[in-house]
Parts: sequence; structure tokens; C-alpha cells
Amino acid sequence: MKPKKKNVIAIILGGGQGSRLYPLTETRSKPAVPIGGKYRLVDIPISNCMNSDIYRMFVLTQFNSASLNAHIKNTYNFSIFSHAFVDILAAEQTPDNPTWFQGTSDAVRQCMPHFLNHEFDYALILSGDQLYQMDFNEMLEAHIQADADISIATLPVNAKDAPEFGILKTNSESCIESFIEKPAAELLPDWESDVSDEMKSQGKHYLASMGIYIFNKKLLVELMKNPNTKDFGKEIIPQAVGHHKILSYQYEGYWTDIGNIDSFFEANIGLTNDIPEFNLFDNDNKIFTRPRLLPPSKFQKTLIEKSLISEGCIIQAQEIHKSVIGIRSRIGEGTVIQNTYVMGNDFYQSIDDMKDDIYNDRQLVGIGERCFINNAIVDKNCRIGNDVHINGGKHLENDSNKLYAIKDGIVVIKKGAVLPNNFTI
Ligand code: ADQ
Ligand code: ADP
Repeated sequence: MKPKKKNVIAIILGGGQGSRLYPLTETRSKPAVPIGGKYRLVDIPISNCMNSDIYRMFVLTQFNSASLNAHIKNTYNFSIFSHAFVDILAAEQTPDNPTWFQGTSDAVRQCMPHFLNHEFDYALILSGDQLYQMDFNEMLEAHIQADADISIATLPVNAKDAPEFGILKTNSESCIESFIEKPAAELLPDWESDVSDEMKSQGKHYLASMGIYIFNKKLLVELMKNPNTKDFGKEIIPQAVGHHKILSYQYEGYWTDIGNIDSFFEANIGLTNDIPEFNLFDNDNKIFTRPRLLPPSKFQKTLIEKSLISEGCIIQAQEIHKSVIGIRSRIGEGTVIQNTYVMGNDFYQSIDDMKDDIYNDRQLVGIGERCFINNAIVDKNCRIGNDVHINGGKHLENDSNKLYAIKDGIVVIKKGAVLPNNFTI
């Protein structure tokens, strides 16, 4: 009997140690990193699942954090009459598994007993650090139609990006015949594919794995029995080629990896474009997040150009250009912010609190007066004094200290950092 189409569980790979997103992951797990002013990274794959009518989701994460738990608990509250859930599975030590997740497939292997408590025919395995809107039902349809054992979502990439991805070649039926994880540039000539003319014209000659997989349950259970394979890209997929039917499901929409500071920054600032490639304003593809019941944002004579301003902000700034301003942000008079992602705050200070801080010469929560901030990410709950000057850019060398880190010219002010008046970077 053909299995029911909707019998799917989603497994979201929430992140290893998150070192590439440091210092945003210094105190929280990767899925909890705030994005787009009011969302968290994990909202993206969860929303894609919900928009595809997939309502049973596991988030696998290397370490648990209070913010991830609170976010999931306060956001994804499904009716007791539905079968829907989002469960966080953090790496745990058990007598059989004394170690943390050793890689992506090791994470799935260690969590297998939790998945097997549920009925499913297909497991949809997703990365937790990608920005895209995709209908997984279409992929599932293609998987079932092709009678595949595994399907991998793929997209054409150029030679510069190819070494960052799993690259594959298919036969005329779109079945994968060969796969190499992150090939060195000199190997690329052997890995060109026959892509569409449009993709060719953009120089995208290589088919890359998007790290999005559908596995038939029986095969996944079988493959996960081997404790020596740790990673989908390095072991499971290359070893399955030639032994199982693996479909390449080609996708040509917007998709980007947001696994490091540079791509995370670009993805956020990209949301301020006239017509952003990632559409937050789509009736059919909502991005879900925690409903916070915040007041409207309040402005005083601020010039705002091409920016996203979240709810609950109090903004007296002089100018804001090409920036994303997160929830509950407070920005003082005369300040100029450009090309910057300000994550916002978790709380408002009371008037008494503020008076107390001013009396004691302490910086208030938020960004002070007459500051200039360019090419930066300001993490949550920072206290940035008056006349602070932060000018990120390629002229700066990578650096990291108690207050901030610099990566590829982007200055990241750490969560809760206190920058005194006149501080300059
Ligand atoms: P990478 O993105 O480099 O390549 P990886 O670093 O293993 O692969 O991450 C995949 C996803 O799993 C990410 O969301 C990551 O945060 C998460 N993850 C990593 N280690 C984890 C762990 N121990 N526990 C939980 N989650 C973990 C992969 C494929 C390539 C493909 C690219 C597409 O291997 O073939 O081209 O994705 O981005
Ligand atoms: P992050 O966004 O960095 O992951 P958390 O989600 O752990 O941070 O923290 C957010 C929650 O913590 C908010 O819901 C807020 O209620 C609470 N919170 C944090 N700091 C304070 C504070 N100083 N006063 C009141 N509430 C706070």
C-alpha cells in the first residue's frame, strides 16, 4: 500500500557548537539567534514546515538554552486536539552515548529513539541556518512519484561557491550518480552539470546540495544503525550513492546559508532592499514567531531610509539608513545608524531605573545620543553610551574581546555589552 503523503516528521538540525556565528552564539544556541528584528533562526525552518502542512517537528541542538526553550514554548503552542508539536532535543549524555553530537547524522542517530515514538513514513531533514521559503510538499510529491529512497534538494551554484557545498551529478532521470562533499576548486571541472540556459547565463554550472533531505523511514533506521558514520554530507550521502535511489529535487528560488557572521549580516541587511529576495510580506508564506503584544514604535523627527523597524521601539535618532532595528530598541537623539542590525532589547527600563542609572553615571539600555554606528551588529540588551563611534569595514582586522568581536569587517557588539561614552572602534 502506498504510504500516506502527509506522514512526515521534520528534523531540524539546529546547530553544532555554532562557532562560525560567534559571538552571537556565546550565550545562546544557534536556533535562538535573533534574525530580522523580531524572529529567531529556528522560526525559518519551522515556518517552512507549517506552510507545507508539516506539523511534527524536532529541533536538534548541541546545547540547550533558556532562550530557545522560552521561544519554542511561548510561540508554538498547538491545540491539544492536533498532533502538532515542536520538540527540542538537546545532546544528552546517556550510558550508550557518552558524547555530544559528533556531526549531523550522529545527532539524528542519537535522537532516533525519540523519532521512533511517532508514526511516520518519511523524515524531512533540514538545516537550521538557511534563509528560504520552500514548499516541502512539492519535494515530497516528487520523492513519492520517483519512488526514491532519498531525495536531496539541490540548486545550481557558481565555481566560487561550489567548494562550500556538497556537489553532485545526476542522470537523465534526475537521480544522483555521484556526489562529492565540498570539492577543492581544482576538482571542479569534473563536476559540471547540464543546467538550464538561465542558470548557465549566471555562471551556475554546478548542482549543489542544499542540505535538505527526505529519507524513507526504513532506510533511515537502517543507515542510523552504523555508529561510525557521523555526517550526512561527508559519509551518509556519498556512501548511499550507487546503492540507493537518490533523487535530486532542483530548486531555483532564493536560498542562502546564514551560517557565518558575514552571511548572517548580509541576509539581515538584504531584508531592507526595495524588493528583498526573502519576502516577509507574503500572505501565503508567513514567518511565524512569538506574538509579543508590543506597543507601536514611536519616532521623533528621524530620517529613515530603506530600513525595517520592529515593534515597541522608542527612536529619537537623527538618521537610520539600510538597517534592521529590533524589538524594544531605544535610540537617542542625534544618533546616526547605517548598514547595521540592532537586535533590540528583551525589556524596557522603568523611569526610576533610568533615573538611577543617570544619577550613577551608568549607560542606559539601548543606544545613546550623538552616536555613529556603521557596518555593525548590536546584540540584545547592550548599553551604548553617548558619542560612541563604531565604524565597521574592511579596514578593521579580525578581533575579539569582552565587549565586541570583529569578523570580516563587521563589528559585533556582544549581548549586554556596556560601551562607555565616547567609545570608538
Ligand atoms: P554544512 O552546512 O557545512 O554542509 P554542517 O556544518 O554539517 O554542514 O551543517 C548542516 C546543518 O546541521 C546546519 O544547520 C548546522 O547548524 C547543523 N549541525 C551541524 N552539526 C550539528 C550537530 N552536531 N548537532 C545538530 N545540528 C548540527 C551541509 C551539507 C552539504 C550541503 C550544505 C548546504 O553537508 O552537502 O551542500 O549543507 O548548506
Ligand atoms: P536572547 O534573546 O539573547 O536569547 P533570552 O531569550 O534568554 O535572550 O532572554 C529574553 C528574555 O529574558 C525576555 O523574555 C525577558 O523577559 C528576559 N529578560 C532578560 N533580561 C532581563 C532584564 N534585565 N529584565 C527583565 N527581563 C529580562
